[in-house]
Amino acid sequence: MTKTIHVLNGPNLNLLGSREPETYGTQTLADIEAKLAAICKTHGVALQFRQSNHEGELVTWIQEAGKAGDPIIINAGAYSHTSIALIDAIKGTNAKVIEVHLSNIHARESYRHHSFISGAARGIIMGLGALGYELALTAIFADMAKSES
Ligand code: CA2
Repeated sequence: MTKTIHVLNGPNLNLLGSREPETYGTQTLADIEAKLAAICKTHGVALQFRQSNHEGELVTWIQEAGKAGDPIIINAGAYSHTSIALIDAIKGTNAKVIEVHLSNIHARESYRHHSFISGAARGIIMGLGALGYELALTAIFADMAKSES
């Protein structure tokens, strides 16, 4: 039984809601966290919601969730397009990972089209703004219900 769902956010996502609302929406990361926390509460599951501008910190958090056998929702921000360290961390755990992007990375600059995370993700949700995080939670709860039945 999963006790904690880890939501990991990469570089610059602390700026959400302050600039580029046409691309990333108007909600802040704190708004998204509050929404997910309320949903998790109704399911009796804890939420660990974190953001870092540092690649190594994200690696450590992936390892931590993996060791605990907990699922991960990750928006690795620009590290999605660059980080072999993050993909190694994901592959080194058995953690179920759902990749989320607020924007549709395929409709943007070509350097955003490839994500290293995608190849190791159980699923990918993008282009739906903050709703994507909620949909990722729904997918995790559906998996949990399946594995408990
Ligand atoms: O669409 C997404 O969620 C991204 O992961 C967001 C990253 C970007 O590098 C990825 O290509 C796609 C950037 C997050 C930066 O967020 C900001 C929010 C407001 C103002 C400035 C940056």
